[in-house]
Amino acid sequence: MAGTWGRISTAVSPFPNPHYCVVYMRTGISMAEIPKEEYVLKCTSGCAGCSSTLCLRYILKAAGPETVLVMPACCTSVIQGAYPNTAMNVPVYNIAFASAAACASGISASYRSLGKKTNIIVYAGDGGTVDIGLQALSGAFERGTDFLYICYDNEAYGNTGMQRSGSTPLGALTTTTPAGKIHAKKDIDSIVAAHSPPYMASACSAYPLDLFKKVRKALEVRGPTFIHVLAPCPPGWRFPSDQTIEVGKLAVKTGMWILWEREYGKLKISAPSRAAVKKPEPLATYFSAQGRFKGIDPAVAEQLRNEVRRNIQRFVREEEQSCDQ
Ligand SMILES: Cc1ncc(C[n+]2csc(CCOP(=O)(O)OP(=O)(O)O)c2C)c(N)n1
Ligand code: SF4
Ligand SMILES: [Mg+2]
Repeated sequence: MAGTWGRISTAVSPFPNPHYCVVYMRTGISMAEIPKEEYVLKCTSGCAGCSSTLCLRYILKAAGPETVLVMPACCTSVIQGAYPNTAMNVPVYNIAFASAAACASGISASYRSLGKKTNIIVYAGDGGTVDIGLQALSGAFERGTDFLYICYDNEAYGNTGMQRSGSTPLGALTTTTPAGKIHAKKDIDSIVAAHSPPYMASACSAYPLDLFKKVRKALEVRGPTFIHVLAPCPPGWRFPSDQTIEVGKLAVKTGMWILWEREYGKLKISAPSRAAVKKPEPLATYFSAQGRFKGIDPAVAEQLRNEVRRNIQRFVREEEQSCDQ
């Protein structure tokens, strides 16, 4: 079997909670090893080029059939299909917008009380995570719920016509910010990090192998884990549907989106972001690939550039400090 094994040890961990147990995990995997089984079936109602559906496909390949998905209202709750038809090959629990993490807490507790290790995965949009579901998310993480929360971030309320969310970046055009958003993107990762989860990571649909590995890792850890996935959205971000992967790659290459993982508090920048943090490509290439940044005010563009620079410095510094520990 290809790949190497890494060890997360509570001995070096600042997390004394015995429930967040020691695990061994594979750190290398090749595309050929991705399971052939499909858990997102063909012909969904997703838009052409929808990357959040692509992400879910890889997430469920990583998780396998012993999985329950919990989903609040979002594009994916439409994509899953209407009863009696479904595009999902695992059980799905649809729940009110604000309640996904609370619902997952209950489901997780009941499975664990039966001695079952079934994966409990919340798959929620950015609106359902950074805005409306935040309270339930915080509660579940504080209680140490054994589950994986995945936020797929298309940076707006996609299902209802691309209204701005707390996760929409500064300057982006949405249907409720026709002159460009005047507020910065909410830093949900720092909010989640404040709950000291044993594992959290960022990912992007343009790097499915990286996403797959992170999901596998998260599911091997007991306790609450979190993955924040950037999911470019052709109609919402206003780019041609065949550019989905390219736009995701540009987000990473320009440093607008950094790929990282934090295991027991130790941060590591992921391979696809290594070159970008050393020498990011000009942010203008990311802007010009999308209609939502059309005509962006040069002062706002400069603000975003500074934000990207600060973020890169912050992550590089944190990684250096993690190595020193
Ligand atoms: C309490 C409540 N408010 C509003 C809605 C309408 N609604 C359904 S999906 C959605 C957008 C969800 O946005 P997000 O979580 O970012 O997921 P996306 O649609 O972008 O995939 C909204 C506003 C709802 N279902 N329930
Ligand atoms: S609006 Fe965006 S996220 Fe929603 S189904 Fe279409 S491409 Fe996917
Ligand atoms: Mg959204």
